[in-house]
Amino acid sequence: MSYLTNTTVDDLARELRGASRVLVTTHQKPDGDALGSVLAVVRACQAIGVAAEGWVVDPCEGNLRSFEGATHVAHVHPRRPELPADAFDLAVVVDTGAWTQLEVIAPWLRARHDRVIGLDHHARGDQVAARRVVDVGCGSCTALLARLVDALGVPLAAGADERGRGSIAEALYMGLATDTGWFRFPNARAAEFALAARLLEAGVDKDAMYQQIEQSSRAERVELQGCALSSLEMIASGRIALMRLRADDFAETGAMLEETAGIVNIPMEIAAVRASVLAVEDTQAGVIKLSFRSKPADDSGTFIDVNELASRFGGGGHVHAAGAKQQGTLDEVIARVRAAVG
Ligand SMILES: [Mn+2]
Repeated sequence: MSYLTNTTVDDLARELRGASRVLVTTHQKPDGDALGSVLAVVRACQAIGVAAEGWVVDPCEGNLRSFEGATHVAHVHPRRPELPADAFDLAVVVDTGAWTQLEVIAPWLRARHDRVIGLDHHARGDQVAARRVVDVGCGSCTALLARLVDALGVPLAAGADERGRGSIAEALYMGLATDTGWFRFPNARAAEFALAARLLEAGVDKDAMYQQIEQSSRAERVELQGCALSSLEMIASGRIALMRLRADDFAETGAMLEETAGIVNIPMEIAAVRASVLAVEDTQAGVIKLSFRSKPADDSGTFIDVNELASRFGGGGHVHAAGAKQQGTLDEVIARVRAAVG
């Protein structure tokens, strides 16, 4: 069975309305779209009077977590996970449909397969959700969730506190803005800008959010960027940038593993670079993490499909943004990357 839509957003909205207690979860190490998606669904459920809470596996950036506000999201440690209670009668999996990204909660979800629904915008996935809507044409999972919120008849501004924070719109915008690289990536198309306009009209403070997410780094993180850049080399005749971060780099700078987010994009500033790869030595998980990014088609209409490239390393994602994990030493994995790109 392939990873395709097998129901409608309206039907999923009906299931939510009929539920009494909903668990919302997403891929491990949630990014802005994953956490924004969880927050949006929890808030939408609350707006229709259905109890809901989020459940995610850390690490998760504090800058993103600050947008949780009063919305209940359980954060569990990947090594000391506490599985959700049995009290939920419906689970919603957002921004992923891959067992490999749901390792911790997989047994819990498998045991309740018929009570699991999914909404995703990734091309690859498994039979995690019995009923799901997968739309790879959405720039973010939250862009798809905006349709769910509309189907529920809930206003986008619902959930806001007296300062205008904590709304469904804010959660949707967090996913939309971060997954499109603040509307710079090729997946920011007319529909994404149109949704952004609706979200801004619903009261989202885009400037405050940008500052909170993109301009609140610790100095250690910027020093880590320096380590990555000093390792920069060009492979595949200068078309692909390759950087590495050793465990020592984290120890020397005091930076944390979750502070690598975005570093892979830096070499894309180079004109000749068509794709960028970052290899990170994660001694905690005992793996080398690979991040892949690529630019949209050039004048000749060609681009590097990093989803395909990542799949050769057992990973995946989107054509312009993907990831994978590898066993072995950093040097061994780097050698495999060189071999794969020729
Ligand atoms: Mn996403």
